Amino acid sequence: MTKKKPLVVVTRKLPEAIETRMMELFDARLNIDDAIMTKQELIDAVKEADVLVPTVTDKIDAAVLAHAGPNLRLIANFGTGVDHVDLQTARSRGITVTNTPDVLTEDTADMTMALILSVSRRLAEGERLIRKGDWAGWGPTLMLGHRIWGKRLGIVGMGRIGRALARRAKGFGLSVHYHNRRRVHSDIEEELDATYWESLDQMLAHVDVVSVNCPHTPATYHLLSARRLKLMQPHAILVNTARGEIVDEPALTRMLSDGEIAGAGLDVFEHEPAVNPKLLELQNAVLLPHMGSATIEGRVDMGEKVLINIKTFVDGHTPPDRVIEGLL
Ligand code: 8YV
Repeated sequence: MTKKKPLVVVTRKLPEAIETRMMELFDARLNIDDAIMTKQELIDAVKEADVLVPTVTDKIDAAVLAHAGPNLRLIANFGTGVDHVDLQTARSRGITVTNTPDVLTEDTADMTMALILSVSRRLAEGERLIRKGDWAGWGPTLMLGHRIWGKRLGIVGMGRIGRALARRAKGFGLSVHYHNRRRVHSDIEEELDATYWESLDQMLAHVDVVSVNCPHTPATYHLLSARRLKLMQPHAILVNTARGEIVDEPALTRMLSDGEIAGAGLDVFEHEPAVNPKLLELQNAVLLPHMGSATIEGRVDMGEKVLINIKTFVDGHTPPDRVIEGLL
């Protein structure tokens, strides 16, 4: 007799190779149309599924988890950040949660560096100028930005992505400063020539570029509050490739508009996919649609991680990327 395969509900369209493997290994329910599931559809999914594979666009909150059926034992998130999953409720309902760390580190660090360059050197503005047909030719004072070589970068959150960014930044001649809950090992500080600031407030006041690279948790919600943003120097810029909720977006928008902060590069927003309409009007903001980890290679690697996490879990082992273990 063949063993019944676990029912795995995948909430979004994934790379084809991953979907095929998902079908081979499990009783997989795919979302070929890629329509974002409604709350009711998520509720129906958790009622039935053995495993749910959500993404950042699915809010798996207590209200959804309240309907979880007895079979649901694993939420294998496609993505590293798990702030859209109510971890406490999942744990108390005996549901283990896994994620996909490491494989999107380098891509996200690349995108962060790209935003730093883009804002400092006005790449998006220059592109718009040409496309609008407004370029009248080279001029000695045309499109002047700021040199990044020799400037100071303050990294908020020195985890995997923060460190990958620091390595790149060093190559671009930026000096690395960081704030983290815990100071990193001295070997890493040495490798990165990194200066640790125990006080985030003090670091913000002393750097030219601020990059947000910490996870969104209740403790980091609006970590860059209006008060803290005001500590930044008026010539400084801010980039965020982590989560919109970490920055007070209305305050940032006001300050960008009033020239209290020179520029911002944002890949994430507080209420995605909604973007503050005032931000859209600002020339000194480079705005991207949450594409920090959007490479084909990265997405396939993320999918592989999801497959491995599910397979090890259903085979009775500890999945490699366990964020929390369900208590029963
Ligand atoms: C992912 C991300 O694309 O992994 C994360 O935490 O922010 C993104 O880069 C997205 O979360 C996929 O769910």
